[in-house]
Amino acid sequence: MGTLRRGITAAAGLLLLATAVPAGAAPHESGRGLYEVRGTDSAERTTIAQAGVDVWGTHDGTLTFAAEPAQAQALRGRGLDVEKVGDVDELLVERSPGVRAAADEFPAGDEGYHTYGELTEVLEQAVADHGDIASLSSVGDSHEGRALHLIKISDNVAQDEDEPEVLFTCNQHAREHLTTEMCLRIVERFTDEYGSDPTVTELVDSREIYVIPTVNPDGAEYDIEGGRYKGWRKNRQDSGTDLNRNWGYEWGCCGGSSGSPSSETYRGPSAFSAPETTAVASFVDSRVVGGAQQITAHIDFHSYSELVLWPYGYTYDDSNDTMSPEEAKRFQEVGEALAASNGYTPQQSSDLYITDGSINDWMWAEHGILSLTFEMYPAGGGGLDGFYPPDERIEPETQRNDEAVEILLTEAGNQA
Ligand code: 0X9
Ligand code: CA
Ligand code: CA
Ligand code: CA
Ligand code: ZN
Repeated sequence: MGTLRRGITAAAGLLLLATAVPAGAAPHESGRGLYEVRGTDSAERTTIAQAGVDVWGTHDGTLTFAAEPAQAQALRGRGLDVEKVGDVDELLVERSPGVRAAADEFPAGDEGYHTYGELTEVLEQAVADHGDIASLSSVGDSHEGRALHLIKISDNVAQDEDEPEVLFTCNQHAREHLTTEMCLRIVERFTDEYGSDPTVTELVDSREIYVIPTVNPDGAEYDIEGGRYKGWRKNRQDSGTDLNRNWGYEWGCCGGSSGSPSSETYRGPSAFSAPETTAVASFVDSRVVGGAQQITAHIDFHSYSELVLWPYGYTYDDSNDTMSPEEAKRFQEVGEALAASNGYTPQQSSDLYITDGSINDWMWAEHGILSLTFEMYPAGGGGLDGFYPPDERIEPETQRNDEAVEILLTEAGNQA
């Protein structure tokens, strides 16, 4: 059983009271609203994201975000038709009425989701049951000292074989709990079904599969602390860093992140200032063997909007001196094949909005890894519920990506 180092257990009641104004941040001040703008294009979505609001999702051009009234007003001043559709705090209370004393479980009704402690137990059990094909280690510790679990699945798991290596990462964003379940499904499927499902068996035999089920365990635990969802996105270092703006390629270059610590897209004081991004990056760096990066493909799971996204996010350009037109075409073709399998919408990341310091841009630019983002269920319209689908949705919405995972694992064996 892994240690659940929660130095804040005794303060759970205090944290609950404090949710109105988390330390150093202002994401839940009274009056914070949920807003929509319809018919947006990527330039308008970038403008809105740059305003420092908290973008929740997008669907058919409708962008949903949480913001202070003054931020909404400022965007209206720039000619955008910003419509208020709800109050954030009311929505949070509606979604999680059951109050618990500590984060030993998700809010009432959502117990099917895994807390960090539950996740740790499942991973330890998977390795205990399938030690011949699964091993558990960690890439390092989170800011608060939780192990960032790494599970490897392959035949001859203790050896470094000459097979394409594939990485799956989940839960960079705290509140995107469905993604942790996605990584757990990959672990369970490629261990439990080994020897019975022929596709699973062949992929386990011919690939080395790495899964990091939660890149942001501190944030995920904080988000359910007190038995009430908080809509928390960032890690828990100071007032929080958006891990998906902290990666070291073109960090902070292009207005796709914020330099203000209270922003939901705060990039941190420097590239890789977060221990979580540093740990995952060091692991990926360590997979360069004999000058060649062994990991050839990667998916980073997020929610929500049902999208398949490929780099770059920092520029609207489809190709440039670090991505040839042929490479861009391969990203598009793979992205479209993945999306055809799960019904998501495929697009270049910057077509959503500009992001700089994202994991995909770094994976591709630094290591040539075919790295994509999946934005999981729901497609949109869910407002806050978008981040907190009922636990009944876990099975269908993770199963929905089984084929996409197989496609990526297969594609990992193809030459670029
Ligand atoms: O903004 C993000 O970090 C991701 N969306 S989310 O709503 N889950 O926060 C999208 C990141 C996509 N960017 C790149 N792949 N570059
Ligand atoms: Ca649970
Ligand atoms: Ca192997
Ligand atoms: Ca290898
Ligand atoms: Zn996300």
